[in-house]
Formats: sequence, structure tokens, C-alpha cells
Amino acid sequence: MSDAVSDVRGGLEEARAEGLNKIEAAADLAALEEAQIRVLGRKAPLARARSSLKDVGAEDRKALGMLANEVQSSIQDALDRKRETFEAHELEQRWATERVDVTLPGEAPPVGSIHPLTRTIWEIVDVFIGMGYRLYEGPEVELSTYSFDALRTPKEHPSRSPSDTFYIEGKGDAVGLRSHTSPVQIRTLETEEPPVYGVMPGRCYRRDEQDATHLAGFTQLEGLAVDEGITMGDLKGSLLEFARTMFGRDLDVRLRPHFFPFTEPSAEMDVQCFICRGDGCRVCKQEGWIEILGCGMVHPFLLEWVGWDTEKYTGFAFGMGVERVAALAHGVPDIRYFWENDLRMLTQFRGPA
Ligand code: 2NL
Repeated sequence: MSDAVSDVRGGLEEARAEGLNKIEAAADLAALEEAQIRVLGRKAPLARARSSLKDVGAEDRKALGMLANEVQSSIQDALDRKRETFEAHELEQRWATERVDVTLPGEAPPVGSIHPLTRTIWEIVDVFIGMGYRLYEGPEVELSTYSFDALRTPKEHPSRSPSDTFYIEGKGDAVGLRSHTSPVQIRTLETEEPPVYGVMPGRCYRRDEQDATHLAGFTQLEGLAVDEGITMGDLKGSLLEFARTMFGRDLDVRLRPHFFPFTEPSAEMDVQCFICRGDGCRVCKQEGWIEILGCGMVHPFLLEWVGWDTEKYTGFAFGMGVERVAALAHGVPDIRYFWENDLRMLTQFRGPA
């Protein structure tokens, strides 16, 4: 055997041994990719041994060529097997670390809830919608014409003074923040045709010193029924129905004479104490009764002001503080709690809307 033949054969066997060693030594996929270049690349021992095939005679070249191919495929097999081992291992690792238990409970996002004052408005409005009333709203910045003049409130009335009402700068006493929702009722009578049955909830503003029962920004809900032949009996029956739905089916109401410029006669309505049913307790301050709203028969002056026939039409109206009703219904001791945005307070009112 010529020297050239044994040189090529030796080179091929060396390339095989060195190749298999390098592959065996690779510790991970990256090292294996590198080893592949070094054992099968253009400058690898195998490639060099192949190029020396041209130095042997034609009679030996075929056998050595076959040997070269056999070395190449044994190296390729070793690479493939090693790569499969690494890939299987990597997959196992991912199964272990990336496994997701889809049966675990999810992380619930924080859920909001309807503000107790909004909910109280909805409840009150619902009672009157059930009796055929419609919902009306109006501006919070209001003309004194609608806030006071149309409502029989004389120029010198204390509620009109700038120490009681917020006025808009540059408008004198002509435009201010409404101090009640009555102007919405006037606007409604002005734009609707008789009869009118309406409830008017909304924000109102007064320059009050704030305490447990007074806020400078608060919520009122007024109601109005004007039709042919409306009497004080309709007033009492309708407001009794409201009080019973809101505070308890078996409770009674009573009317005490009072004064409002826009109603005549006027009254304040009390509901029997829903805690002690009249015996006297801490909630009703030993009275047995709890004041819940003001009401009366619409003064003919107002109907005349909007041009309605006062011989044909009469009506009753009422107004209540929503904070007060909500505080009574839920045992909240201080109406400022409704406006502090303290979730410890507000989340207690969570429930179906
Ligand atoms: C109260 C008393 C009241 C009215 C509001 C009213 C409105 C018109 C005509 C007649 Cl357009 N009346 N509103 C009537 C009586 C009482 O509110 O204590 N509110 C918190």
C-alpha cells in the first residue's frame, strides 16, 4: 500500500475519532453547532483528508472515497443523535417551567359599583316611574328667574343672598348655581303640555357650613304632578306609596303644616320610625317619626307664571334630600361619608345594580 493511501486512510480515521470526540464533548446546543462547523466545515480534518484524495491513484480512490463518505455519515449520525438528545432535554425543561395550570382560579380585576347616592336616586325614581311619572333634568348653572322669581321667592328672601347662593362672577345676581331642583320643574311646566307628572333629581349648591347633615354640594330630588282635579289626597296617597316602598310596607306617614313660598298649603312629611315603629328610639330621637320630605299644593302663582289655566289645573309637589334619604335607609351617621370617595365606605353598597 502506497504512503499516500495510508496517509489518506489515517487522516480519515483521525478525522472520525477527533470529530466524534468533539461532538461527544459538546455540552449544549450552541457548543454542538460550533462543533459541527469544526468537524464538517470546509477547514475540518475530514475536508482536508478528502482533498488529499487527489494524491492517490485512481485504483484506490474509489475505496477511499467510500471510506470518506462512511466517516462523514458516522459524524453526521453522531451530530444528529446528540442534537436530538439536547432538543428533547430542552423540551422537557420547557414543559417543567412553562407549564400552565388552566384549572387555577383567575385573578379577578377590581370591580366597581354604583355609588349609593346614584342607587338611591334610581330607587326613588323607580317608585314614581311605576306611578306614571317621567324623569326630567336641567342645568346646574341656572337663571335666578327660574331659581327664585318663578318660584315666588321675594327679592329680599335670605336664600337669594350671596351668603347663601353661589353666583357666577360678572352676572350680578342673575345667574348662579341652583340651590334646589325646583327650576327644572318650572322649565318642565314651561315646555310640556298639561298634564305633567315628573321627578327631577340633581346636584344643588348652597353656601352652607358643612357638617354631618349639610353639604355645600348636595343632591335633591323633587317631584311634581299637575293635572285636572289633583288634590291633597293625591299628594298623601302618592307620597305614602313612596315612603312604604322606600322604608317599609307597613309604615304610616303624617303631614305637619309648614311653609314654602312655592306651595300652599305646605307640609313636611314624616314616616313612622322603621326601627321602633313609633315607640321612640335613638334613630328617631325618641320622636317615633322621621322627617323625610317637604311638600304642598303647587301655588297658583307658578301655574300662572308658565301660562297654565289655574281654574282647570291643580297640582302637588315635593322635594327631598337624597343624601338624607340614603343615610336613613342605610344607617349612615354622616352625609359627608357619601362624598369622601373612601372605598371602605363605598364598597359596602356593592350589589346587583
Ligand atoms: C324640601 C322641600 C319642596 C317643592 C319642593 C316645588 C316646585 C315647584 C312647585 C312647587 Cl315648580 N313646589 N317644589 C315643593 C315643596 C317642597 O322641597 O324640603 N326639599 C328638600
